[in-house]
Amino acid sequence: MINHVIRYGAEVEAARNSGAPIVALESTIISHGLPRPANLRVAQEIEATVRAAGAVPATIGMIAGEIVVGLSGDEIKHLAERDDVVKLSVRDLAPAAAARVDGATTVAATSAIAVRAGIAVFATGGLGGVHRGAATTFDESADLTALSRLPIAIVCAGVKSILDVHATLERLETLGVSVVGYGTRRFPGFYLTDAGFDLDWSADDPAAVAEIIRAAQGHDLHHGALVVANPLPVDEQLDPALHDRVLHEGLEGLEREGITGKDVTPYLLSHFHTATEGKSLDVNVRIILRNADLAARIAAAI
Ligand code: PSU
Ligand code: MN
Repeated sequence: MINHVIRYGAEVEAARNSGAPIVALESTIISHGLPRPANLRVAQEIEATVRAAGAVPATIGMIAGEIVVGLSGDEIKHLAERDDVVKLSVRDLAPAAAARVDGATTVAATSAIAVRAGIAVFATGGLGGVHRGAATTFDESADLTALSRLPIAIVCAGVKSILDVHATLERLETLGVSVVGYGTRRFPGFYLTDAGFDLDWSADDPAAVAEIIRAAQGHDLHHGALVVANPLPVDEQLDPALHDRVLHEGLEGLEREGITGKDVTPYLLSHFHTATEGKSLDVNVRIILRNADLAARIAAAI
């Protein structure tokens, strides 16, 4: 069904016809994850990075209720600049389509659409996961359950460090999501190079990741995602002491202002951007661009 309501951008349509490598990109990071006006420039840089590394970018979102794979420059600008853009997880797609809204897709929703569109590789910043305090709030990102059933390789810098990383890794294990460190056996911590946990598997170049993807396709035993966890170099990470202080303040702010549900992640990211005077923004941008570059090289290697 969904195939009938996906509109493909011209460049993505041509790549689908010629078999050129395509990288899926999400739009929530643009609308809700990065501050204006930097968000628009970064969205354009992400696409340019994918192209420079030899693949076609497919930024995914919703325009007037229509799912678009390969948003145009004007559509990306629209999602970056408007206040009424809705953050769309998987469960929001149908009501949002019926209401003809303009929306930005999360990792969960973008992955679901990308798999329908036959795209095998997706780049983002950091995955959603289990929030701190989830034992009582039950706040766990739908990214996790989406990745448990979607065969897509997702290049990220681990899960966002605002989360309970240990609990998230446990859930990824339960949900059957493969996790491979890129050039490392340590799980990255988004703003931080190392979240403090070991990984069982690593891959050292795009060809090695492509081989894992081919093995999964060949086995056809399990339809979960492959997380390719790509850490920032240590000299590019956010200062860990600054990180911990700002995170602590942010978590207190959540409590004080009664922020819950889908507003939690945007609130914490925005708090970081303000409280670090843009340092976390620079780090976040580096993360995304590095992941976009790697995703394109993996897509080209498959
Ligand atoms: N990575 C980033 N910035 C972001 C996100 C990921 O560097 O803003 C977004 C993704 O769209 C992810 C979402 O799916 O945050 C998670 O939100 P939640 O915790 O409400 O599921
Ligand atoms: Mn949540």
